Amino acid sequence: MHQTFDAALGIDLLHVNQAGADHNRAHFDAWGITCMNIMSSPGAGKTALLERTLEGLHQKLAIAVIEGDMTTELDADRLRQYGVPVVAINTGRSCHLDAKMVAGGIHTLEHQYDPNALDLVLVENVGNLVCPAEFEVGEHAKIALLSITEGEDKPLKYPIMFQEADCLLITKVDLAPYLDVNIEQIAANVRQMNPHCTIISVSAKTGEGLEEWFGWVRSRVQASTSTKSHTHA
Ligand SMILES: Nc1nc2c(ncn2[C@@H]2O[C@H](COP(=O)(O)OP(=O)(O)OP(=O)(O)O)[C@@H](O)[C@H]2O)c(=O)[nH]1
Ligand SMILES: [Mg+2]
Ligand SMILES: [Zn+2]
Ligand SMILES: [Zn+2]
Repeated sequence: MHQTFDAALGIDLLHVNQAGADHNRAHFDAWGITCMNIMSSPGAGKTALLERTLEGLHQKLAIAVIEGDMTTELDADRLRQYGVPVVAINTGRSCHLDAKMVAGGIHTLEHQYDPNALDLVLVENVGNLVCPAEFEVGEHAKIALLSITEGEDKPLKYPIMFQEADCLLITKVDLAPYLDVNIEQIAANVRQMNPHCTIISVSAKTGEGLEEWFGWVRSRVQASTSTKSHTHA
């Protein structure tokens, strides 16, 4: 992890980030939006999952995407084809999205679209298995992806992401016949870090597991909506 205390300025960067995350979550809550932060190492399949998720859920939920990438809009352009609002954020040299960057994306959403009409904002974080897990962006749920090509040991070697995740997607399971990988062991290693995490095996290529993932997303959106109406009652 990065140094998070700026000694020269006397600022705890994670503390400052937390205030920004609270600001973002207040926006989402006011608009009745559930926000999910999608994180993984580069290439684990975040954008492919989002493509399938937009296909599968955009009739049932009003979805927008905040797409974080260091330099390009390649992923944002892939997702714009689905006709949903997509706000691209380039992080420059930063290896993760922070709350301030996402605030910029939220304010763009607010000015260009009607946020009250949205149910769900999916944030695709920068591909990185460590830093995104440290910087909350105002999400209601953290989703981590781990592809089966990365190795069973990754939840043990990069624990923070897996400890923080509300849902872990084991991706690219269509490749299992070609690899020497034990998917049960991946799940067991995640459980060791985080006993309560929901774990779903998926393939964006064959569609395996996607209905279960869609069900999880819908239940989280419904849960935060009903909590909100309960609070207001
Ligand atoms: N076989 C197979 N390939 C997949 C699957 N999901 C993604 N891929 C491939 O994996 C590569 C990376 O997928 P992306 O969706 O771009 O991954 P990403 O996590 O968004 O990557 P970054 O945004 O660069 O971190 C692409 O070549 C995809 O076609 C899957 O379920 N099965
Ligand atoms: Mg991507
Ligand atoms: Zn604001
Ligand atoms: Zn970093």
